[in-house]
Amino acid sequence: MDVYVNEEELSGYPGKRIKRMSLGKSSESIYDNPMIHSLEPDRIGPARSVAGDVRKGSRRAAVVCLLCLLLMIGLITLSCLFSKGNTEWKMKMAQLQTSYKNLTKEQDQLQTSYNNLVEERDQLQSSYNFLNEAQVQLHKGAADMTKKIQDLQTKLQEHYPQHGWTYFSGSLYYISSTEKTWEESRLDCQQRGADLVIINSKEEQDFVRRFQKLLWIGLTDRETEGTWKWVDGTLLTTSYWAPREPNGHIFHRHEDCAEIQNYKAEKSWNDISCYGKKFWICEKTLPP
Ligand SMILES: [Ca+2]
Ligand SMILES: [Ca+2]
Repeated sequence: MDVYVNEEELSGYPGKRIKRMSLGKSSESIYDNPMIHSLEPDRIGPARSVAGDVRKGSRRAAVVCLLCLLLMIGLITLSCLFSKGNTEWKMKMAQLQTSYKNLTKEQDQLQTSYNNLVEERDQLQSSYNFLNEAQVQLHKGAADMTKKIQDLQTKLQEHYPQHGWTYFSGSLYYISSTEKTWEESRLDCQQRGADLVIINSKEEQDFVRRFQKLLWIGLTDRETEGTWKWVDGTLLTTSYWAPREPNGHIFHRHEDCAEIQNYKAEKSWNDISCYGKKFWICEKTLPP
């Protein structure tokens, strides 16, 4: 059998009706349905229905509060996580910016060093080019000068032998054909634009011996006994005295002038009286 209940009577809402479900075999099954059970005023009563609504509302509120609490906890957790991640991200960004700035600074320094090296290289290259050019010019000048010297020597060797002069290692030499005192011999050389020979090297000593004559050379100690000087005023340093020479100081023999005596030996010099007569050799040094 179908049962209808006026909802206006149960809940206070006029005009609404609720169609009851089929009761079936027993009326007790009707009240097993909570919805109908809460609407059954005759069996439960109005006070019991309100209390049930209050409990349900309380449960719903509690659930809602719990959900809100969970939601809040979730939001706080998310906020904390976001804040922490944001802080770490900012720190990493700051580190990356610092690294970028350092790299940029190093790049600038490297660029500056590179520019300086390039500038130094260019300067060195310019210096090298300048020195290279100077070396080329110097070699050219030296070659020209050598050629001029050779030409001059050739002319001298061709010209002076006709007048009794011999060229050797930058000087011209004149061998006399007569004999005079040391002083007269020196005067003759000076009249020829020269002076008695000054022997500066072993080669020149060997050259002078080649003429195989007893020759006055430009060496004397007339000013101070025992202090031998060349005719240009320089002191004797390297000498080629014969054994036991000079010996003019013995018994005051006044042997104050030097000659080539034993020309067969390298050590061929002898001191002897300046007033004896001998051949002589003049030397004219050519300008370098
Ligand atoms: Ca000389
Ligand atoms: Ca002597």
